[in-house]
Amino acid sequence: METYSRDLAEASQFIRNHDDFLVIAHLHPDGDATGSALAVGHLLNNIGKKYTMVNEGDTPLRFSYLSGYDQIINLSQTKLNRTFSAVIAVDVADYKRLGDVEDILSESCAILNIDHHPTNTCFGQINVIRSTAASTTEILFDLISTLFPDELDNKIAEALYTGLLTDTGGFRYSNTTQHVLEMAASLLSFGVKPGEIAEHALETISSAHLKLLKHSIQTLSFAYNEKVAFIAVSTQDMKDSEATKDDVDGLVSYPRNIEGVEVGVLLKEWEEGEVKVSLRSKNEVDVAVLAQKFGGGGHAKASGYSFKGSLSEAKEHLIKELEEQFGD
Ligand SMILES: [Mn+2]
Repeated sequence: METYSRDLAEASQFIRNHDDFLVIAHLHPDGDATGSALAVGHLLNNIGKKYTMVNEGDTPLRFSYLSGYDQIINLSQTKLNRTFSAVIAVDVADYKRLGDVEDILSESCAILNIDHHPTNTCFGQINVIRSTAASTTEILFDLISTLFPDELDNKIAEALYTGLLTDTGGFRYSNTTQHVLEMAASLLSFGVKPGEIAEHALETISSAHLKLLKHSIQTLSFAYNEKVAFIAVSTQDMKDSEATKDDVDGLVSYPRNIEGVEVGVLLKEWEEGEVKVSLRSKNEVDVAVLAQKFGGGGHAKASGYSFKGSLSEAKEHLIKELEEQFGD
């Protein structure tokens, strides 16, 4: 049997063999993380299993149209005074990205790790890692449509579609394959309304996001003959815009989309001395390799890492690192 089919079969066995699950996506969840967690939750519900969905923090309000959104427990607000021995982690590249969950995992807990990040560290007992998948929901679609075909319903379809739509940038990125569009078409037959989901998940922006954009565009700068473009967001910008971390999502597209730019960079100062560096590349540069070098991770064209220092130090550091690729 092909490795992927064997991995999916093992995942389905894991789901059938346990009864009470913790379902968790990566901290600061995006559409794929949220859609994946909810799709798994609905699947478990449909087959009569107990489950608890959690995240270290908030799940962005933009995904509140998804059924089950209100059931995702925000661990920073609600303490669960128990532990779980069966865990399903979705869209989580490494153990640290689970967030602060140590106290709710039993010592001998078994983890089913389902993900599409090429940098996944295989931290589970069972690992279904498919880096050619556009989204984790694409893997979940394969799992559910082949091994739980009777369970696929409108709620699952909307959750899966959301992850697929957001991780392909609305079916625009190069990860948009024939399988992606076939999957999308198949989900429409379960009543998914693409216009409505795109409106919620992609089009709607907060006013704080636009205020952050206004601040960050003023910091636009270039390196290497405008092949690399930077914008930055400081803690002061966050305060002035009354922004949360979710409001920062999508800003990195602006430097990346500039004509002639190969790598777009967003430098986010989360707190003084701590900068999150987000990288987006167009063609040649594998930014996953770069991010991994500094303890981060991601995909070839979208990755990130944390840097200890100021915004300008983070920028100088990255410019030096890119010298090999872009210097003469
Ligand atoms: Mn993803």
